[in-house]
Amino acid sequence: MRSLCNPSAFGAETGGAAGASVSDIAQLSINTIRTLSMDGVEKADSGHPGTAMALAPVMYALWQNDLKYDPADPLWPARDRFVLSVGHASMLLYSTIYLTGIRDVAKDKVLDTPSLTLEDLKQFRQLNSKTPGHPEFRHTAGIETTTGPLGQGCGNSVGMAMAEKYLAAHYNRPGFDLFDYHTYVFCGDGDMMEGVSSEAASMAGHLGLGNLIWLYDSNQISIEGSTDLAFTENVAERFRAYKWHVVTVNDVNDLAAVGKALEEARSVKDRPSLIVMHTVIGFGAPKKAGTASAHGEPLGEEEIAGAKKAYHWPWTDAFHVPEGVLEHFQEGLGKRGAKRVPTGMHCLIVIPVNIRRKLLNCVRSSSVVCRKAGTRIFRNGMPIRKVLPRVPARARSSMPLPRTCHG
Ligand SMILES: Cc1ncc(C[n+]2csc(CCOP(=O)(O)OP(=O)(O)O)c2C)c(N)n1
Ligand SMILES: [Mg+2]
Repeated sequence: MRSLCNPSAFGAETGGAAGASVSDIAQLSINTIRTLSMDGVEKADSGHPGTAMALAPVMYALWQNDLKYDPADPLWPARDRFVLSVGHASMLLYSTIYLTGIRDVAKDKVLDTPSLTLEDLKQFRQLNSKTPGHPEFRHTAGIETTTGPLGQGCGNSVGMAMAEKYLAAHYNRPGFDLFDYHTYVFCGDGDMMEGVSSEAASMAGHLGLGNLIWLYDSNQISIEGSTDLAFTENVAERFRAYKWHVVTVNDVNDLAAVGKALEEARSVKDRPSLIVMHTVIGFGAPKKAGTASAHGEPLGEEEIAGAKKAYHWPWTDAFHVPEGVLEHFQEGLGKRGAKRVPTGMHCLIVIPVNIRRKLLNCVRSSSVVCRKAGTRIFRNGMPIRKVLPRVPARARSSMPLPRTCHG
């Protein structure tokens, strides 16, 4: 049987807690995500270190190698969406936001300052900090939706994937795919236990949302201990019954395997994909790896020291970011993101001139809340079938127009 705490049992004789084929800088980056997450929880004396330690390689593989995302513009409309439905593992996302250099946003404008600094990571879970216990939308740039209540991120992700399908159907032109993004979700056993994720998954399967990929952290541990206590169903079979494509990754430290699973999931266009990942919570911690005590409490000095040793991490100071890691993310995700299509310009091109003029005329005259502006657009003869082409005519005419706007 593989040891749960000894990284060398995972083929990591060289280069720390991961497969030997992983390049030094990739391994260093993964371990930086892990150690920042552990240190953040430890300093706060509260939080969930184990899942961040386990999922760091997947986070790295997805963000650095695959995600269509420009850290310089977290508002780019055609970006891939990343949802951390396991919101308790928030330090995983905060560390990544910091390391990838995502810019801050205020009043729907991208600023020239970072969303999170190292100092913000040190303020994890403190009152009014930018790094609260669970990720909050519009509180920290780079967070796509608030998560924490299990299942919620899964549910929201289906809405995001449906939105992309709508935008693509409405705005894409032959040979000009303005919207073709994916929604990726990290979810766990707790998410799978919640009814909302089942309902949403069923709908996603019914609609054949090939732009939706859930990465299920199947670690067989939950807050109270082994999942054997309360959750023994076959999740993969359930999702197959929902008409999802299912892929399995046996060792998430094998970056090539993670990359291949993601590629396979993206290649399936007519149905959503579930990637079942077998992981070890608290990976590398000498005593706590694979146990529920790595779930929701600080590891403690000894376990942190042991885990850092297992990662071949020579630094003793907390929140250490080795030279080259920030640059590495800029070379990968940063450079790739910078090549994106400037959506704003293309939006102007694809919206027909007469509609654009009407839209602007309706709202230009005075300052109005956007829902009222929308109402004005409708009342002033905006052809509603062009705005909501998929809604049957009768429903369009009877749809209530609430005063709040979620645009
Ligand atoms: C709806 C809901 N119920 C309960 C909780 C409290 N809670 C937070 S994490 C967690 C356990 C989640 O287990 P799992 O997804 O397996 O996470 P892991 O321990 O593997 O990180 C629970 C019950 C919650 N966040 N949301
Ligand atoms: Mg679990």
